[in-house]
Parts: sequence; structure tokens; C-alpha cells
Amino acid sequence: MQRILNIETAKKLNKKVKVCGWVNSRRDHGGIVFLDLRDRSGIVQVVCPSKLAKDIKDEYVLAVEGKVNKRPADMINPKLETGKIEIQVSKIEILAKAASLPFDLRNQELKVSLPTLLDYRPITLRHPKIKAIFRVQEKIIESFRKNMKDLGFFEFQAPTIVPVATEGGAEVFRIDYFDYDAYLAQSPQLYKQILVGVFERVFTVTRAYRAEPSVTTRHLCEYISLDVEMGFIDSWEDLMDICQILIYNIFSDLKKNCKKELKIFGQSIPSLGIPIPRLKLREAQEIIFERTGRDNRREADLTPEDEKEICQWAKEKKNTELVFITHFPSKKRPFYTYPDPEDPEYTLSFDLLYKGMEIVTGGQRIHEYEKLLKNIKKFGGKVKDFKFYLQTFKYGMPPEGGFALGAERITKQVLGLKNLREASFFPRDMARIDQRLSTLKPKNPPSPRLRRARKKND
Ligand code: AMO
Repeated sequence: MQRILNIETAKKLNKKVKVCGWVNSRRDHGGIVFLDLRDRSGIVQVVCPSKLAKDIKDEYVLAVEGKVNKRPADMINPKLETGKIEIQVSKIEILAKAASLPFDLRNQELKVSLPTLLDYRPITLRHPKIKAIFRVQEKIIESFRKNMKDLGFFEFQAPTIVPVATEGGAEVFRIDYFDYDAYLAQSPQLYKQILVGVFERVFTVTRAYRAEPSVTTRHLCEYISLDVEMGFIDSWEDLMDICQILIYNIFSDLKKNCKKELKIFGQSIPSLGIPIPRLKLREAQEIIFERTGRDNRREADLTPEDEKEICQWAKEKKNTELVFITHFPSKKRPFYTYPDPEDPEYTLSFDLLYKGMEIVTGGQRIHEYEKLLKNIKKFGGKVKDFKFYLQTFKYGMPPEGGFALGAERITKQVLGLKNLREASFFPRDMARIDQRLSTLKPKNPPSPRLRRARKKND
């Protein structure tokens, strides 16, 4: 018999069907056993004589044949899409047995600590609330792709093994590449720029790697970067315009397509249509100083507390929890960032903050060959390391720029999650690659810094 999905059984009243899935729960009532069977479409109730179900436990994988019956009125479950019917079993086949679960997956809230949630990731991902996180993330990525294509952008795939670090800083993983040094890409930055020289407007959904030297609630060592780059901009503000369109469209797609998931997390999508306020870094720091007395007016970036404060300001004064911060100091932005011609100490760059955290970074790039050569040197880079990339600029590049959106960061903020790791299927950090590194035998004794960070994470 051909298998159908659980959700389809609702339309098969009085018919014989075959369904397959995992036992979500088992309830014994005298001579009868009720099984909630879970598949990718949802749950259906299966009614079984005890003798057929005697060995069956939670998470067993079954193929079930039986007749679809109407449930008695007092047994209807309005929370289930199949809540008006049940399957009266005639045949059960056990496709796979399952060991007893280390915790209860049936609780609406999965009450386990973050380390346990991640130690048992293959199982905890089966919980409906955890699954909902990734349904939202999938929609964010789908919406990103669709919107970029609608705006005439070309999708490309970026390499993730690269010969040079691009984003500055020490946060780069070095790898042994046939006796040469190579790196895991911190960003597809150089490649998206090269491809602007080919396709004008490009985007990618890719992996980015940061050897983050600390364990925080907002950093991963591997994350999903949604990258955009476009040529022939009239002004660097065009980039913020595109970014705003994109974010609003992603939000309205989530509002339409993720009602159930947003409800599980008690979250709503912010009201759209309001232009996102744009503040220079120094203006934002001035506001923060006035509101809190915290004087970070000379700092090169906002602290996490500052990001929260300025979003709170935007909420109170501008009725939005989104805010663009612009004009970051040149010395703190990567070599490719365009200096503001009116004040070259600062750059034509921006971050977009949402609900107290940066979710996007972007800006105009230096597209003039000679200027770029100078800046690479100024930042301590070697021109020969960038020879490949520099061809693009040597042979004609229009004014251009772009931005990148962290997929886990936007998921976290949309759902109000506490830790970015919750928004990553298999988060990598200083203390974990699937397994806690502290449980494995290290190649070298851990440094004190590593030991401290692991302890904090456990
Ligand atoms: P940046 O380094 O700010 O900029 O990264 C862009 C966006 O990526 C996300 N992000 C991270 N997410 C999780 N864990 C991390 N360790 C992490 N680091 C960054 C954030 C951030 O806003 N090439 C530039 C982008 C550009 O200018 O186009 C870049 O990589 O959401």
C-alpha cells in the first residue's frame, strides 16, 4: 500500500490508509493503546488493540495501516489538524526500535540547559519548538533569495578556502593546505566584489568562519552569511535603501508564512512602512550618553549595551526597533571600506541593529585601483597577497558596495532567543564541535584562555 502523509488522513474518512512516522507519545487505556504518530506533516492519532502495540515505545519508527474513523465528539483535539479523526489500526510494522529518551520530548517547553540541548542535538532538534526555529530560518533564507532575485541579483557560490584573511583581526582559522597556509573564509567579501565586475548585482548564501576568541551569546565560529553586492550605486545610501527593502520583505514574508512559529515564541513582526532611522556612530553615542551617562563617545564601535540602548531609543522615539548606525571610524573597518570624502577618518559604512543587536554590516567599497593599493598597504597588508582580487579594479570597476546579514542573528532576534547557538543547527564555538571539546583528548594542552572560556560555556 502507498504511504500517505499524516496531514492527508483528515480527508480520507472511512478509507484504509498507510502512514509512517515516529511514536510521539503512547497512552494506555485498558485494552486499547493510543499512539500519536509524528511525520514531517504533523501528528495523527492511531488507535491500537494492546496486543498489537505491546512492545512499542516513544520514538519507535512505525508503518501503520488502518481505517480512518471520525473521533467521538468528546475526543476531538482542536489543536491538531487531524484532530477530528483517528486511525483504527489493522497492521503495524516496526521499522526501527528506539532507546529510552534521556528527557521528555513531549513537554511543550523543552526544559533542558543549553549544553544539554546541544549535546543531544540530533534528538532535541525533533522537539516542535526547536524545529520551529529552523522553519523560521529556512523562510528567512528563502525570502532573502527570492527578494534578491526579484531585485535582479545573480546568485553565486563562494569558495570557503581562501588564500588571505579579509575582515582584519586575528579571528581567522588557518589551515594546512598542501604545505601552504590557507584560511577558512571570514566572509565571501572579495569574491562578491570580483563578481560585481562580471554580473553587476550578486548575492550568495554561504558559510563564514570566525575564530572567535571568546564564548558569547552573539558569536559563532561558523555562521550563515547572506551576502549582497551591487555596482553602479549613485550613493552609498542606495545600499541602505536596498537593505531596508530586503528586511521589510523578509519580515512581511515571515508574518505571512510563519504565524504558527511566531506564536510558539510569543513574538510578532514589527510594524513596517516606517523608514529605518539612520544615525552616525557619534550621534548614537551622544544619545546614549545623554540617556545613560555612559560615555563611550570616543569608542570605535558600540558595545552590546550601547546597541540595546540605541534600539530602545529608536523604539521610544521612532516607533521601530531597527536602526542604522553609520560612519564607523576608518581604522576599525576593513581595508576595502570607502572613507567618507567629507571626513576620511570615518567610512561610508553602516550596521543595522534590530532589537538591540547588529544583524547587518555593509558599506561602499573602494573601487579605484590606486586608492585600494594604498589602503591595503595602510592596513599592513601585502599587495601581492591581493593581486588576484586587484585585477577586478585594475581592469575597471564601477562605484559599488554591499552588505551581509547573519542568518542566525536575524533568526535569534525575530524569535527572541537568548543565545545565538539556539539558532544554529550544529553550532561551533571555542568549546564545542558537536561534542564538548573538554570531553575529548586535546592535541595540545588547552591554554588558560581556552580553559576559562570552556568553563563558562559548560
Ligand atoms: P561583519 O564581519 O560585520 O561584516 O559580518 C556581517 C554580519 O555577519 C554576522 N556575523 C556573525 N554571526 C554569527 N557569529 C559571528 N561570529 C558573526 N560575525 C558576523 C552579523 C554581521 O552583521 N564583509 C562584511 C560585510 C559587508 O560589508 O558586506 C562582514 O563580514 O550579522
